[in-house]
Amino acid sequence: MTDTLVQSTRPDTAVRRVDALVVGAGLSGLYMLHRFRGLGLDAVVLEAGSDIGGTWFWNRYPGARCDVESMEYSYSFSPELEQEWDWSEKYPTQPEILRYVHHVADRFGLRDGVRLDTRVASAHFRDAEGRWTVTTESGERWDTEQLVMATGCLSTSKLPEIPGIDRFGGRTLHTAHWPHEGVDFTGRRVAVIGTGSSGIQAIPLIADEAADLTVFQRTANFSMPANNAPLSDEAQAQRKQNYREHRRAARESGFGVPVPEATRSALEVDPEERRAQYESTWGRNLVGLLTSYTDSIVDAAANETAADFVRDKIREIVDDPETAETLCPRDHPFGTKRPCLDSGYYATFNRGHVHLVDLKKTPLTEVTERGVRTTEREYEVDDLVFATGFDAMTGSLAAIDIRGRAGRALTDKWAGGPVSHLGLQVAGFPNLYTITGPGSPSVLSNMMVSIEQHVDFVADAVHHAHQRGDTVVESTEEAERAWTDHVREVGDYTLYPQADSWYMGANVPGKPRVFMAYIGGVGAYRQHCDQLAADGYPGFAFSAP
Ligand code: N01
Repeated sequence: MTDTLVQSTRPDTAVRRVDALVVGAGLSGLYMLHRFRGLGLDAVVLEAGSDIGGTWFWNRYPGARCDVESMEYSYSFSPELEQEWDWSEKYPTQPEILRYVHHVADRFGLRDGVRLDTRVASAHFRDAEGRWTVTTESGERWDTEQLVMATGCLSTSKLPEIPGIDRFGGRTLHTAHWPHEGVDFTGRRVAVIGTGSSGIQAIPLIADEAADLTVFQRTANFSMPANNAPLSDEAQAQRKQNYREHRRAARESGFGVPVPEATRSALEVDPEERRAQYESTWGRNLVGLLTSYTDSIVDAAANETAADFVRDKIREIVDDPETAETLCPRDHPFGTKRPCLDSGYYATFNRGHVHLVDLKKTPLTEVTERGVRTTEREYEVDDLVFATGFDAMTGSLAAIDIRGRAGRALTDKWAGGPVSHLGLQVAGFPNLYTITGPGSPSVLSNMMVSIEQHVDFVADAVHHAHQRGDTVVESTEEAERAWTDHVREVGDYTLYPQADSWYMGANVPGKPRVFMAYIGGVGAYRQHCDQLAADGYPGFAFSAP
């Protein structure tokens, strides 16, 4: 392991003064550090984990891989990096992405700017000085001008709200905190709870090892075959030749992945032609089915044609008709909960030792010493795997005691759901930036495209302020209101709010039901941000206390 190469935390009673603090050493935190250093700022990254990598450090469950292609899910800021790094597969595995992150950290000399094993507990703004005091859980204190939350959208894992979780006598695992040494399921009886992207990726591999696997499904999910394959030298060379052009197209696209633009409604073509179109996207990528027609995500009838297509595929793959029907999603429009890419997920249910339990019919009631109980019966298992997701978008920010002007807590300001300017700043919280925060395209896009765009925007805004002789950058209440209204309006125009998804905060009891991402598209969003920068940042106030 390379851990030893990264500087570890040393508890320090003195307050350390820096220009910029970044919280989180994942893909966004590391690039932010690089950009701040490029501006000549003294910047430090504080990371809770024992190594860099963020999401790709924590989520090590079997089958964990990105479902955006490796040559898209990679930094574009350095053409040299782009040319020198070779990916081995169409979709990168978690270990390969982590190797890439380490390569980037070494290549750009970022390691000495990262403090590991350092969890931030609080961040309080000091009005008079226009600076933040940041305190870590071990009591270290930092004094910084700029504070960037690069904490990720899916980093605060959650367990189901059922009694008895601590009671189970066997092994308990969560996909987002997988043991680094791996887990051997050979000969064991395993229960997996949850069929989101993590569960759907892990289940076929756990089934390969386990003697008996029971999958507990609350909501059936739409999944499509990844058709993963090794990346040939020719394919890589070809992409590398036109990488610049490809990156430009990704930045201008809707989801951060270049796909042909739809021109027609799904309802204006005859069923045979539509089916052929859907068939041509099947197994190609994550977004093709959703972007085939102009109205797939805004019109229920149009959407239903895509949903029907996937349900027919499930029935073709799964032998037992009853199991197939249980696996067919019916309670949300296609794409309104994040669809998945899988490698043999549905076919796994054709294996004799794999069982499916429909929690809509027989809900979970408790975890027992020997397994889990539903309203129907107890299931005895050796291992209990929670693939139950995250307190998404806001969970990691809410976990830190963030207080802006006049001591106002961010959690108070967001009590009714997140409000922001561009998903990047919150009025009353000067110099605080949320990379891929709620109100930005983030989770509805290829995250790398959104991360780079946000980091570049922040670096440019801070540079602009310093050039003016200012040290404080703060979104206005008016700009925040206008942006938050816009995010809601665009979201309400779509089918997204209909689903009980983590996009809506619906998976966390008590969380306000708000569609938290911006669905205007990464291209349009970038254009808007670029225009603001070109116009001297209207909606932002610059000052020097
Ligand atoms: O989490 P999820 P995830 N009782 O929230 C179920 C990204 N990601 O870790 O749908 C029973 O999607 C829950 O049921 P329901 C990607 O953005 C990307 O899988 O709430 N079940 C659901 O089935 C993804 O969307 C990649 O009814 C309960 C599951 O647990 C996001 O991370 C890979 C329950 C949680 O699914 C999150 O994915 C992995 C309960 N009390 C993740 N509570 C790739 O790039 C929850 N569930 C490939």
